[in-house]
Amino acid sequence: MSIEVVTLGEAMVALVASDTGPLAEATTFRRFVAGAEANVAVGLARLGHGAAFIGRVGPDGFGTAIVRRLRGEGVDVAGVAVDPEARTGIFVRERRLFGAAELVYHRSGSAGSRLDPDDVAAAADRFSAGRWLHVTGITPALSASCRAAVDAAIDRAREAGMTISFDVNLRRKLWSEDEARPVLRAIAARSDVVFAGLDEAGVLLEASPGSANDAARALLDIGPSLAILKLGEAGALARQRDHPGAAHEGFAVPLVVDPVGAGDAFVAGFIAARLEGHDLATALAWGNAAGASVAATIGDMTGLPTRVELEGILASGPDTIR
Ligand code: KDG
Repeated sequence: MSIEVVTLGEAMVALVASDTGPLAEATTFRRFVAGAEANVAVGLARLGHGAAFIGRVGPDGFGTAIVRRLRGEGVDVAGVAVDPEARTGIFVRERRLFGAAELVYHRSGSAGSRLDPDDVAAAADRFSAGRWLHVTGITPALSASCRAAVDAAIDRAREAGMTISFDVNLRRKLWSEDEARPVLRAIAARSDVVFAGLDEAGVLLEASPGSANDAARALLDIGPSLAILKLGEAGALARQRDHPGAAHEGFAVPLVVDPVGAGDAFVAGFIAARLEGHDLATALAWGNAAGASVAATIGDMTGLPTRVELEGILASGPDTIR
């Protein structure tokens, strides 16, 4: 499969509580492969699009599991290096059917956090082959070298004439809002497409975001030509400068068992639709369908839909998964 989308970041192992309830009571965990950008790459591959992932893993079984999973999904892993000096990052989380789930990172000093611009340079041919670069606000939070790697990737994508998308993905466990804001704004300013939740938009704008529509318009003032507000079960909204926007109300999931990863699935569905020349409303629908599918399954990648599954959700009606 030829490479259309390039992404970079930290792929990790997720240990997810088998039963719902507080982490303090969880005794059995299932191991999944996760990491926002890796989730997007797998989401695209399942929909039939060539995706390349750039990152580092440790010389341990978890690193091997990550590479096997990504390769097995059809993601190009030529840009994934094994760093002999560091371990693969891990995060552990509980599951709750109500309220926010507790998540604990074990990723400080991890192999993924040692990504640097040389890793991007080593994958230069991926950029010349690709059409789209996707980055998130998680990677620059990990280390100075990761931040520089994201900048280097954006430079290369610009040179190669790729579309650049940026998912704000604010992780308050990794940095404070004040630390994050200037870095995330600078990346948004260099991107064509920005994805944000309403709360994340408020942090970037350093103001109450108001309505989703107002927030999207204000994000456009930072620099991107397209701003997408991800509103969870309420769907999503797109605004672009000097052109009509679009909205899609979303699909009601009968039981949300694990919403983590749904935002990445949204991004994968959205990008896939745009690569295929679909309009904004269709891209939002694909994104919402993919997001709903992930929220209904345990694990960040498990529910990423194949094309047949996506079509099934889209055909099931505007507001439900049957
Ligand atoms: O969006 C899902 C991600 O948050 C998850 O897969 C882990 O990348 C991750 C992170 O840093 O939280």
